[in-house]
Amino acid sequence: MSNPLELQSKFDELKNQLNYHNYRYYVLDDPTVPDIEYDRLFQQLKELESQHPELVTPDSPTQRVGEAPLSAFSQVAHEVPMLSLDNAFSDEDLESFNRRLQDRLKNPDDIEFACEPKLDGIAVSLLYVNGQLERGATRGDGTTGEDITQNVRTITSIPLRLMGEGYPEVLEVRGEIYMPKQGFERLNQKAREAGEKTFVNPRNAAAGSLRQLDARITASRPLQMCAYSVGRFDGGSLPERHTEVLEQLHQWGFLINPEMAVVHNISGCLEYYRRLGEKRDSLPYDIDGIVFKVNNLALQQTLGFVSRAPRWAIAYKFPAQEEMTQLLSVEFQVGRTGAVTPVARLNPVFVGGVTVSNATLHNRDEINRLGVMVGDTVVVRRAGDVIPQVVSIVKSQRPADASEIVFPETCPVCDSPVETVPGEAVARCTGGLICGAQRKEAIKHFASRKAMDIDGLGDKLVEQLVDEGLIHSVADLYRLEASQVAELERMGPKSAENLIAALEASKSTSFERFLYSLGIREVGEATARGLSRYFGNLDALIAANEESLQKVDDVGPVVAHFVAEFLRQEHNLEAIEALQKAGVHWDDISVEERHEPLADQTYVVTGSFSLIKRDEAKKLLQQLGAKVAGSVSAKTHCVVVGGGATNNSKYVKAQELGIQTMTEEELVALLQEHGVL
Ligand code: 5U1
Repeated sequence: MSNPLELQSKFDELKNQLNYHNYRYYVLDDPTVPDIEYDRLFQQLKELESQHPELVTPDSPTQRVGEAPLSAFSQVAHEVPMLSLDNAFSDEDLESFNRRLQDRLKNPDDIEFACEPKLDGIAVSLLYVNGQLERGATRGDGTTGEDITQNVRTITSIPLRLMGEGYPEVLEVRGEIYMPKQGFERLNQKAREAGEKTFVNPRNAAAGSLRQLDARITASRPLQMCAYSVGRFDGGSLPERHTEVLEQLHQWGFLINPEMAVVHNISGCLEYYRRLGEKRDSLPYDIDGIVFKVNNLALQQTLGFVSRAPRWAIAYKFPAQEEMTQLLSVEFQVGRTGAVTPVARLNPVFVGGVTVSNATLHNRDEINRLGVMVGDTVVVRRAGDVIPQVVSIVKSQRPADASEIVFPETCPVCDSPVETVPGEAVARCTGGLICGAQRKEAIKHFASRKAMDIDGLGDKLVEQLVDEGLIHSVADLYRLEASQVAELERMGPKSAENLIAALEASKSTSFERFLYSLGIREVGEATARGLSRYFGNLDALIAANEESLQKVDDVGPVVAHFVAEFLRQEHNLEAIEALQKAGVHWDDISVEERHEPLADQTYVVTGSFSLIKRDEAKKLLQQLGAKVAGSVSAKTHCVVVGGGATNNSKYVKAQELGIQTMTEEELVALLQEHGVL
């Protein structure tokens, strides 16, 4: 770009865009583009500025730390500015960071780095005077933030008074306030049920919860705070290393990230980045990258800062979990229970580590809530194994020919009427097993791993078998012959034989698996287990009325109704009989086996396990009649903490509530005592 006018206008355009997005994100808490788009524009401006340093102005977004605070909260000056971090987006960026360090530190043999996941939340400063929490503040623009003391006081992982001893007269702790994934899902679920607006992602939910003038609302939200540095520190001394500082903060009562590690040199950083990348989806909170910090505080001092960020730290970002793309069309899929789900067909886009071309739009209410039209630019989120979702739209980019999404009145597969039960968001095809789609889904469910576990009978093969007219129901599966299967596309004599053998093997099953495989509405694995243990055999279950069904754990009137209705319908009883005639069998559960020594007890299992798999431990506890929950509450009987993780949030909560805790070894002993291990 050689023309100076053109160059200046490019600069202005980028700055205006970034300032606008900053304002939407930080001030209004209502961003219109995903973070990835913001990062991209920011990088573009940075590159342009590095080529033309003479054009850098003080109002450039690269020259400041954050954004103007909201005016509703009183303002707080940060005596030690709250910095932000430079970003790396590739191994090369990280290697350049390392080269800059090497140059400044005159080629040391070894650099020790502290590695921490970068939590996707809100940066916060907490000021303690003589051990008492005096003030909580947001980062704001880095020098002035907002006073959110009343709000931070409601967060249980923030100590109101420092624990232990040896803390300085004045201590400012900095860290991230965030919402764990599970809390976020629950909050959104409640909002959906109440017909209220949902949050797009856990970060927005944390920001919205913290920026409440009424601290009672904040108190009702599942927020956490994780400490990652110290600001002011008067009247004492700090250890030599950053990781030791964090350990010290932990002793004074703060949650620190259990994934924190010390590595050597950039090769260690890269290895940590890959390892955490693989673990990212299974962490209980969202992270958007890894922060690497030179661990030695004296070296940090030597390295110093450039305008908005320290030279001794960098955030290596993970692939974005949100991206923008265009909605090409909407198709309607019919599920096992007849639910008609709108599915967005998208211009393929790389997000969350994979190329996504379809995303769920959930139901009619969700389409209305999003206000989405065909042709719109939409924001797609794919986090972990969760199916991709359209979370918002970029209305400003709506084309003139955008068209409305029309919900079908008849089933796109079998043409039966689609009905919506008042009060339910879901529209359903009324065709039942007449509907080819419902039949296919029922057979896929029957064959799936947690149901009859028919090895080799995947979704594609079920589709082929139904489409070729070889099967109409689940019982037909057991009438298949190898010669018929071998004729199908991508099958041959060997794979056909294998399928027939797998079908044969699946005939010997358990009562709970069989119940689950029937695909009764609202009967998941846990409910199937509860029903099978309570009733012990099929005849007793068929004879049960809705009232007695509700005696089973977690079975309320709705589930009881679905179970009773399913077992009343003649065609379902015929299907069960046909399966039994085909040879499907199981051992009934004797009264002694139904003995559940841990009935009425709720366990929470957390931390890393080495003696048995955590999922296995949960299953065995359930086998003994215990309920296994995901979060600690007053109803919890015991929290099992693997790996001695005393900074684990569930362990901390158990301590706070005075709930019994147990180590992995103690759990193993308990399971052995009851003869399940
Ligand atoms: N884990 C972590 N996140 N984070 C964010 N460490 C960390 N350090 C930061 C920021 C802004 O700033 C340092 C300069 C203290």
